[in-house]
Amino acid sequence: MKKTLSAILLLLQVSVPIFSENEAIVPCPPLPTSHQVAWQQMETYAFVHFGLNTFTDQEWGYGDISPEKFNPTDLDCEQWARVFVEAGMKGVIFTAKHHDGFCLWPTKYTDYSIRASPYLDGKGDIVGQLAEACRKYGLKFGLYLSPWDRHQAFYGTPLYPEYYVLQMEELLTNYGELFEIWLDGANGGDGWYGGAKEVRKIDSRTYYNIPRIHETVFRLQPQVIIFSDGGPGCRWVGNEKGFAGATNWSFLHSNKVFPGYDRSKELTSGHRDGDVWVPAECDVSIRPGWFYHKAEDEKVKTVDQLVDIYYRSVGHNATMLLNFPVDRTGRIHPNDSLRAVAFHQRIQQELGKNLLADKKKPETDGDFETYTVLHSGSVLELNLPKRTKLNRLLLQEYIPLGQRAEEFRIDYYDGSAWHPIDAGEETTTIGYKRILRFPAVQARRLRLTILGSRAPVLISEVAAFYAPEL
Ligand code: FUL
Repeated sequence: MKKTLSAILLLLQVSVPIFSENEAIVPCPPLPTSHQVAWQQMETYAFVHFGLNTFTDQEWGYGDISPEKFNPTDLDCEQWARVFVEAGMKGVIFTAKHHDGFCLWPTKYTDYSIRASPYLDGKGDIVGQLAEACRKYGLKFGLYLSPWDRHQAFYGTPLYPEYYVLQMEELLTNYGELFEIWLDGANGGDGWYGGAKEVRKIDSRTYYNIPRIHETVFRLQPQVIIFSDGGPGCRWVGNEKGFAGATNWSFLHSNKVFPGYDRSKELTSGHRDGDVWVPAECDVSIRPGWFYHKAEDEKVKTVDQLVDIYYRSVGHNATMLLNFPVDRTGRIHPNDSLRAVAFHQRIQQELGKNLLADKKKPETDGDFETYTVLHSGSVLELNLPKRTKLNRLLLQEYIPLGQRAEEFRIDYYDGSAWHPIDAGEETTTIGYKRILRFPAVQARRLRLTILGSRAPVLISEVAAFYAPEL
């Protein structure tokens, strides 16, 4: 049906009116908060996994390792910050506590922390040092506080959720403004638990008193984006490979997705008819593991792999959360930093110059706040100054008023005829940002046709690029 509409439009060269002057633009819910919009505009930010696991070559510490083992020799949070800035990242999320329960700040509530380690004679505070480095380098700061804790004897009892919320309060009070809190979905199982060494299962839907955690976070810092499988601020994308679906709705059905949700595949594309705004975040590590392992020094992702991840995360209406496993010295290994910076340079090279830039039109003026309204069936034509080679196309919807596009197509005019552009993936949703990659074409004009939408589509930006073919 939609294909037929598009064929007829092409044949007749008919343009459905783009926008009539006196038409009111009404929001199309669900809508993002202004904090969710600002968060999505960050696009790429870093993750750091660091802790006792770094010193024991583990991914999931059992909770029984002595804090004595934690002793980075040359820790430098400013080095991390410089790498992130050079890699184009807008912030960093740090593992204040991973599943092993070891705390990297001097918390009042347990002695299983950095205070019991030889690092700076127990006077260190890595959460504090990183917060400081972020302020200095203009990065936003976020924290990962694992709900699962394999160390504490009282994990699984009613006491633990109290402990968890107190730690959350500590982190939200003492380290300045945070942009995101990461609530991991891995929950319960075997652990040390104060020496009990057993399997403890909890019901992740009810055990932690999630509404109270949310209430605590928003009371102390209302702007924070809370990550979990189901949000509320942003959602897990359903895989740890770093990609969102080409079709990616920033919606979920309310009260459906809980930590450890078993139908996680749904999260890759969201729920088209969802009633709450919960955009996807793509978490992925620059190495195979989340924590540092010397054996992975030569397994750092290549620039091509990182670039592909970018197009399938940011270019698929999600954010890219790229993990750096800090090494035993307390620094980011040069193999990782060099790759990350080269990745950013490549993206700048590929998407550096918008060949459609035109300050006079809302859709090409480079201003997210101005947009063109396209009804379903309408066609937006864009002229290039001359016949131009291009192989990337970027589209943005003005999401503060909702995510609307359901299906679109792009055609180009080569000077004598119109041809479809085939990006090799579904051209369905757009959302905050959609980027198409395709074999280079020589185009004189471009045409965006909206084939289906939930409401008139507000196109904030259209950009075309020629990415050098390497
Ligand atoms: C997972 C955890 O179990 C991993 O250790 C890591 O922290 C990753 C980001 O999330 O669920």
